[in-house]
Amino acid sequence: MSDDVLTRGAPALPTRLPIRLIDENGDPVSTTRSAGFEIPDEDTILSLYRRMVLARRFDAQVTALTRQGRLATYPSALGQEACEISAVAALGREDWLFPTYRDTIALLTRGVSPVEILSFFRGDWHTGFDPYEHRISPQATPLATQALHAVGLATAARLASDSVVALTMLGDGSTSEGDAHEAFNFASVWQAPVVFLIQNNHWAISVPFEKQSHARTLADRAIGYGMPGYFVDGNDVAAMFAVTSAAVGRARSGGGPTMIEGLTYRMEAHTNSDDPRRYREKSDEAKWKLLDPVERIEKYLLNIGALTDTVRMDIAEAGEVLAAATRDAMNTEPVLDPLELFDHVYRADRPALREQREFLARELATAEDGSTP
Ligand SMILES: Cc1ncc(C[n+]2csc(CCOP(=O)(O)OP(=O)(O)O)c2C)c(N)n1
Repeated sequence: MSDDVLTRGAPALPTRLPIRLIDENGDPVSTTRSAGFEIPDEDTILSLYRRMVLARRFDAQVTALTRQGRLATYPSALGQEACEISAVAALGREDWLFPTYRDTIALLTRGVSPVEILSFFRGDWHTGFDPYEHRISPQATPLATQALHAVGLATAARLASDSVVALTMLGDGSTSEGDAHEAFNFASVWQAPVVFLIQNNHWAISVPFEKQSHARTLADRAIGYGMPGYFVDGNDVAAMFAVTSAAVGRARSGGGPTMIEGLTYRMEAHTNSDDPRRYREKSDEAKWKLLDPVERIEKYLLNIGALTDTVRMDIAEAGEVLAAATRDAMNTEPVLDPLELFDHVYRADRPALREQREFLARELATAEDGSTP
């Protein structure tokens, strides 16, 4: 494992081309592209592949639910599975993940159930899952805020001599936020055990990367903050996992933060309420389709004779079970008490909030007995 560019005080520029271990034909690449990283062993690759296939099946099912009008909004991560699954696979159970709205399949892969995930997207309940149980913060919608939270948690862990690492995911557009700058800077100043995984999927809704930044790569920015930066092929799960694992290991052993840019592509719309035909070319989508992360790793496994028909069928079956559980989750109407809305705002009672609660209670009672107020 290459540790040369990870040395504190001597950051080297990220590579000119994204680090890649396996090409789009499923063949290992020459060492010049690998920057000293190695393809993970067969079992690890198989397990990453399995998780990517399941995540893709789940993502497709949730997107279908939005099209059937069963769910209002879902930001798909189709095409970004290599980044999403590597992030989770590189973390230990004791570590923390700080995701965005885009990273639902990362939550699924870390063990959050479809019911809990969809409860958030339906707006049924605050976060949908218990952050402490899964060690995942709520999916952040205000861009880049989660990066600051990750630095805060990582810094607290360091002060407590706890070996916890925080990994936060950001989109390319989010790196234009002031919060991202503050998170990068203080992570470096405090040498926080944190990994910034930037998924450069080329678009911030309809705004292309070129309108956000004139930098050669986003990973180059790491140098200015005094931390190592890696520019990685975000559709190559072998490369993403190798680099992310190294960064997590470095953070855990006191080496401080790392910035990783995974160059990828959002194959779906920004959310189901967006229409990408209005701002991007079909030819661009077709070009990226050829670099599909799931197909690439499947070809690699087939090439090395590690993927049998039985294993493939097992995974496909598990995918169908997951999709069915996801549909079932949508067919169960949750029992909700609207008054609970006020329960988790402040620890102590507040007169203004009590007043609002009483107002809503009266409205609900009126609605129930059908009388007009
Ligand atoms: C602070 C803030 N400003 C604006 C928005 C509106 N907004 C939602 S998603 C988005 C684009 C984000 O793009 P990127 O960070 O690249 O992530 P992606 O959605 O592509 O995963 C914007 C501007 C927001 N959610 N938060």
